[in-house]
Amino acid sequence: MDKKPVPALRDTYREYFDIGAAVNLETIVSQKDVLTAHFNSITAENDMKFERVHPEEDVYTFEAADRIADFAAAHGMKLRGHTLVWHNQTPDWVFAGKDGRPADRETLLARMKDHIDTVVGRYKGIAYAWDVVNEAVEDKADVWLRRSPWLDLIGEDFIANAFEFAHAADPQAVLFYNDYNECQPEKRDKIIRLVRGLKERDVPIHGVGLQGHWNLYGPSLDTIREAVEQYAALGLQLQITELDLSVFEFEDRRTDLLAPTPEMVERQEELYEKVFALFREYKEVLTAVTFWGASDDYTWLDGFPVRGRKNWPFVFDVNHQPKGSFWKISDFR
Ligand code: HAH
Repeated sequence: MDKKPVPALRDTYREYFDIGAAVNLETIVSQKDVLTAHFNSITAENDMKFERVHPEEDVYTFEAADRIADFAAAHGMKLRGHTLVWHNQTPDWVFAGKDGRPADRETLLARMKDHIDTVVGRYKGIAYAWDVVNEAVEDKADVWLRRSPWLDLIGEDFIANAFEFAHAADPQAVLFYNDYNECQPEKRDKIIRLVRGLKERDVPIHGVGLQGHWNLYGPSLDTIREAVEQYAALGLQLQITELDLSVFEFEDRRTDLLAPTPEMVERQEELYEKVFALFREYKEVLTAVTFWGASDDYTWLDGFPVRGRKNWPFVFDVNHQPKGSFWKISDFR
């Protein structure tokens, strides 16, 4: 019997938004088939992060990042830059001053500017967008910004400075603030307050990245809808930047599953169907939906929050074949 032809996700969503995937040097080889068949945008999962491209003060290492940029160009895909200023995956030298003391504010700002000038400058006209600041808002409801060396040594305006430097380095680039737990109401409200404050001060920010690390048990569709609605009211473009629908609730530490249970499969299909229907409703503000990977053979969730535990968060299976979830987000016309 003939198999049903598999429509490319990027074609199904042509009139809605771009369809992206996070990649690394292994997956651009091992997942080349599914990446080139379905996606029209990529993000480097790790290879453009501070520690990868700027491991020492006078050393920039762009080999891996360049290969990812070349892969995008070779296959006619857009490239999102990820990420410039973050508390994680940033080397210690960045924050170190003289005699074992922390760097002073001016030194750290100068290092930030040099980093952003060099990295954004290198991919000018190649990366159309950047996650300029990642995860600066605190999860705990009673704390405003996350404590980090950026905040401690520069102060709150490290965020505005990062956007100013990025805009100066590439005036065409679409600049995002990106965060997780973005639908959780208290954190959502803080992210909105932060972005609104930046806009009011004419800081060059153009979009909000909703990471979308969700699972089958939350956030609820109503919570997601409320968040998208409120972010949309900012008047900036939105992107889902790191989508994955984990089959495990965050607190679930089980390690015994060799495959998703039938209940997980069913819930995941239903959730994919609903979230993409919601995304389609917001096509006027939502410009891209990027998965944090492509197919279930590789996901960062295999190592987080439980190391070595398999997860199956995507719409393509471990053999890169479409899952039921793929058909749920493809057959809507
Ligand atoms: C993201 N943090 C990062 O933006 C991305 O660069 C990394 O590769 C993976 C996830 C999300 C995150 C989380 O979901 C839970 C706790 C901390 C950070």
